[in-house]
Amino acid sequence: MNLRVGVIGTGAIGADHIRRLTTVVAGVEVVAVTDIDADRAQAVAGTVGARTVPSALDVVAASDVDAVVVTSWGPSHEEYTLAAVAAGKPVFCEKPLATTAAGCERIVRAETAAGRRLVQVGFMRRYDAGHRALRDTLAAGKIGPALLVHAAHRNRSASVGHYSSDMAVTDTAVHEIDALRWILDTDFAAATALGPRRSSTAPEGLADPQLLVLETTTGVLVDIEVYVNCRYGYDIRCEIVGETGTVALADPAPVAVREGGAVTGALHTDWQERFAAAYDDELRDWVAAATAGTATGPTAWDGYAAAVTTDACLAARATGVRTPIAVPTPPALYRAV
Ligand code: NAI
Ligand code: ISE
Repeated sequence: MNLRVGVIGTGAIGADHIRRLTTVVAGVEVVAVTDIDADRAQAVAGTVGARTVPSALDVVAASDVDAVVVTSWGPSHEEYTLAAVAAGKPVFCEKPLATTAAGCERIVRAETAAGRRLVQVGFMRRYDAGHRALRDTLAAGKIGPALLVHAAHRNRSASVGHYSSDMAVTDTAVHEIDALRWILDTDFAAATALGPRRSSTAPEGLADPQLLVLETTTGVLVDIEVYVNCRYGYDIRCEIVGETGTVALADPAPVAVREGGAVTGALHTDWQERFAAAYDDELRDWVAAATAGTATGPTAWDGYAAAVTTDACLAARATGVRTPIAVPTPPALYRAV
């Protein structure tokens, strides 16, 4: 029998995940959806033959929903993920797991009390071939131990209407924070937040670009540029400098065109295109584990550790001073992962 899924939030990524759960991933069907925008929920439900239900908690409680996908706005993730854990249902929650470390900690506590893994966080970069190759190259010792990381996260324009300077950290840089914590196999120890003047491409009030400088507990220095109104393309860059070599994400274009005295290659336009295969694989992984009543992908602890770091980045930006980060030792439930 197929895993029967309920989806909370049918916006950009909710609709995209519903499409892949319906047409890409095997062994799963979307049976119920909800959105505070009822028309949007109805339109998306209609494309896959699912029913709409009035609220997120109705999705979690529905007797024909075996597992839950949370793709609503970040501030609502904690409540719905906690409800799914309380109902004993596996839950895929888009990042951020919660917008603060305190919110993530409540989810960690609930899952730990349940005594089994139920939560997967949507840190899809862990399924991306480029990010996996960065990690494998470093782990194989090919460039020696890491010293420095230069990363950039550039969007053509901020993705949602309510996008804020804080969200550039909690919604955008959180991807680099999780991916680098995983690639470097270490937690962060301190954050400093810097920024140039606001780009004229950014709306008034949005600090864009921002530069985060993170120190790991192992002495690696990481700089992350977040520029969400760069206009020219969706550009995810990462170079790790090791003691005896470097490794970097390759340019995305499959071919280089030499013509008219220039060499050119296409860039991606958005995250849907850049990470399409990674989203497919993270949901395949989630469906397989959820069918067995558990979760195996990025954990609630990963969501928590990322949020401890984003909290520190926000404090560093607010105060203008270097802010220490202390990620505690994970509970046993997460240690074997
Ligand atoms: P969106 O604004 O396009 O869609 C969010 C939808 O959730 C909207 O339709 C809104 O009406 C609905 N919603 C908000 N609060 C709700 C609530 N309490 N109950 C029911 N529905 C509610 O936003 P988008 O881009 O789809 O982002 C959604 C989440 O997914 C965010 O947390 C974002 O960070 C994450 N995301 C992750 C991506 C990734 O690369 N892993 C890419 C894009 C988004
Ligand atoms: C969005 O929520 C995502 O997660 C995308 O991957 C990221 O590129 C974008 O900046 C976020 O707003």
